[in-house]
Amino acid sequence: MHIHRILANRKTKRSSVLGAAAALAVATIVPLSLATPAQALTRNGCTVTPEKPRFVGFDVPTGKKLIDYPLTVTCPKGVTIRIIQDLWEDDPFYNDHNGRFTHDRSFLIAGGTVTVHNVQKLVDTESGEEAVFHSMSFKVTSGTITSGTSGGQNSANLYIYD
Ligand SMILES: [Ca+2]
Ligand SMILES: [Ca+2]
Repeated sequence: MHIHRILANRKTKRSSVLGAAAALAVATIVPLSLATPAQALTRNGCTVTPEKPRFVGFDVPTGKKLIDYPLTVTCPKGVTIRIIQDLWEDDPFYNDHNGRFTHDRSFLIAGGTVTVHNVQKLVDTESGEEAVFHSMSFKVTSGTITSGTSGGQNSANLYIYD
């Protein structure tokens, strides 16, 4: 819906600016800093990116579309991370909340990057296309110390008809 796009534009203003910068840079050289996704959030040594949701197929036997809400997680060796993930549909005043999930990952053996996948059936919240996104916050534990919870971070919207 039109109003959804207005809101989405507001929400992704920063990435649009980066996009324009990237377009300008194509003719010359791509700055290294653009390699970091606009939605990445780094706190307490870990970086988590709520990636734009992706259509990954159809549920059997309901035929509903399946959407993956991926999180890319990078942490150093010796920590564990707890990520709280919320699934949303972008609405003008109150977004539809389509679920909350907790993901625990351990980097006690080795640091590195993992992708957390969360595939869910697309929820029909209205007539017209659905504007789905997810948000996340996380905390990091090292030994007996657990950090406070990071601020929230949204993914980009995926526009898709249910
Ligand atoms: Ca809705
Ligand atoms: Ca719909």
